[in-house]
Amino acid sequence: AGRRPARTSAVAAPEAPAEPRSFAPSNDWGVYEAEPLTPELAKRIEEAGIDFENSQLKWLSNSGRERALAPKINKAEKTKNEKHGITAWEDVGELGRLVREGKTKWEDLGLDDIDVRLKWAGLFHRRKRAPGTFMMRLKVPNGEATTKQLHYLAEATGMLGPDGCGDITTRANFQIRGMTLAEADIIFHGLQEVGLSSVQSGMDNVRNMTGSPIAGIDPHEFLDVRGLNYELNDMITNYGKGNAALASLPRKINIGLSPSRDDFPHTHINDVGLVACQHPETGEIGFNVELGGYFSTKRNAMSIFGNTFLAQDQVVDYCQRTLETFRDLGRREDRQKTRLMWLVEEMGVDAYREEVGRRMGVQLRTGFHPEYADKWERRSVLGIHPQKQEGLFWVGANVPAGRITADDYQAFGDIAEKYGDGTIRLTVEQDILWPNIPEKNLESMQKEPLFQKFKIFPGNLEGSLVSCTGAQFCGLAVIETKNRAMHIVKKLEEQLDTPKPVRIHWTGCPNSCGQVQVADIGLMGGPAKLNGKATEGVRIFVGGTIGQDPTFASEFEKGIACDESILLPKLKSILVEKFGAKEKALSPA
Ligand code: SRM
Ligand code: SF4
Repeated sequence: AGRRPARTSAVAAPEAPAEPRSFAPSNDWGVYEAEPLTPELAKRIEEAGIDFENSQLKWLSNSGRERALAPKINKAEKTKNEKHGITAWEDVGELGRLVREGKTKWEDLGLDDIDVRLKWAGLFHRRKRAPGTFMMRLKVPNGEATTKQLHYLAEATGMLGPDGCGDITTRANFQIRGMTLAEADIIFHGLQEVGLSSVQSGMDNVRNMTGSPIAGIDPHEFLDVRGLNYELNDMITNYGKGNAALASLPRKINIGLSPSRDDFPHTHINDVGLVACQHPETGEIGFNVELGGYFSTKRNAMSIFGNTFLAQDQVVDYCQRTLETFRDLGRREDRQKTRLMWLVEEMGVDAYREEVGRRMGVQLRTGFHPEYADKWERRSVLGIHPQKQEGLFWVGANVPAGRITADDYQAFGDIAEKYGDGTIRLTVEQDILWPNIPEKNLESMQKEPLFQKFKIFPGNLEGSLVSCTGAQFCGLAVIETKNRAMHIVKKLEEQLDTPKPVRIHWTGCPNSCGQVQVADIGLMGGPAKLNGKATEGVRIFVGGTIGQDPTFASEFEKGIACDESILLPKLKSILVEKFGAKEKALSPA
């Protein structure tokens, strides 16, 4: 508690929660009273041999139960009907103790428990690449963290020895890698004590709340969205303790709040994108709703106009009711057709608005297309920039492919404390920035050794690099990404002069966690041949635009081997022909 920033908008800042953010192992997530079963459903559940008390069905409405009992429900629904993952955050505590006492080991756990249900506690078993170890994904609303939290992350990651490392993710979030069940509960509780949590960060839950890395300090924002993002995160996770009411969705869901014309959180690829704007008639600052943006192996959908305008004080209720609508009405059959877009398309945008409004008990206003006289260029937040607060600056630094160590976490926190206000921000480009740096501190801050590794003024290619996890840790990966991405970009920087930033995104498979469709140049893992033999390759996408009026990149070439002798010249020719890059003059021998 106590780290909620005040909102600059007319809406009062939310009250600090009555309960502290610290976690007490309990069944507090049971606060939600689900709808009583109808006799007909009770009979069907009994006939199906489902243990209602342990099943997700306990937590669904009757319409949700109908859908979760449909004849052709997908495998994940069957697993959730058998036993739901919402108890995982309690199970982790018990498991840790048993493992430490030598009474159980990860191999003793059922496949669904270890590989699926623990994701409700944010624990992702890396069965394929590092069996017995887990990645823990957190929730860092609006990508904002404090020195205390960063120092705890350093301690937790350090506890994991040489296998421990971390990521800044494409949802401005942290992940910790290399933990076993023997450490997971200790870290789980340690995080809760510093106001962080990993609950409901995987499987069919809401992902990290994204906003703006420069919220509250940006001279060009319509409003500061941090307060709303904290409130939303608290609503979604029940203050980090887990929320049974929203833990049985038909699929993952991404929500992003964009407070400026830059669209920092890429609302067009979020299931629910709230875009700040000024109402043309009333002059109030509120949000237009975008719905249904998502990527998957089968379909990549740009969000559609949700024809809804929200006042600021409607946002939390709207999101809660939209999640309940999704939970109750979303289909649970073909898992490739369960993201929010499918429900919105089935209902139609206007009926969807009416339904959410009905649940809120209001008539929601229709949306509008804001008209701007000028074209807005999405800003880079790296470098040193004056804030809206006079005499204060933010300093943004590039974190290559988002990979970090325990020492980096420690240094992030130290620098925030020494030169700034004890906070940092993360970006969806996997970078970091320090807000509220007084002008007098800028010179000495730049001399910190950390900035040799994480450049404040990176090159035009390295500074915009994004990469998903890839084959080093991800079992779905077709290729290695992060290490390769860093190596190739270094070569490109050495060999080319590029007149302006070019955003190169890598993603190890078509799930597109590295968001290749929004990139200038996107590289997606795929099959290729080299000298007649199968090898790691990429499909190349070119021409994505972000910010105002975004467009998806389209496929340019496929089957390109990742081997440096093939890929490097290919990328160089794209950079020269399409982005005005020039070969650097060879330095004299
Ligand atoms: Fe993702 C699954 C990593 C952002 C679409 N994603 C996975 C898994 C959990 C697969 C697995 O079990 O190994 C990956 C974990 C690898 C690991 O060890 O880190 C994984 N996704 C990531 C992260 C860490 C990539 C990164 O390096 O930054 C990002 C974590 C964000 C976070 O903090 O929550 C991440 N994933 C995304 C995004 C980007 C975004 O949100 O803007 C997308 C595309 C947008 C979207 O979801 O519509 C994305 N991830 C997927 C999908 C495809 C979803 C679908 O509807 O089919 C999967 C597969 C799935 O869910 O079945 C997936
Ligand atoms: Fe793994 Fe594929 Fe996502 Fe990369 S895009 S993290 S390889 S699921």
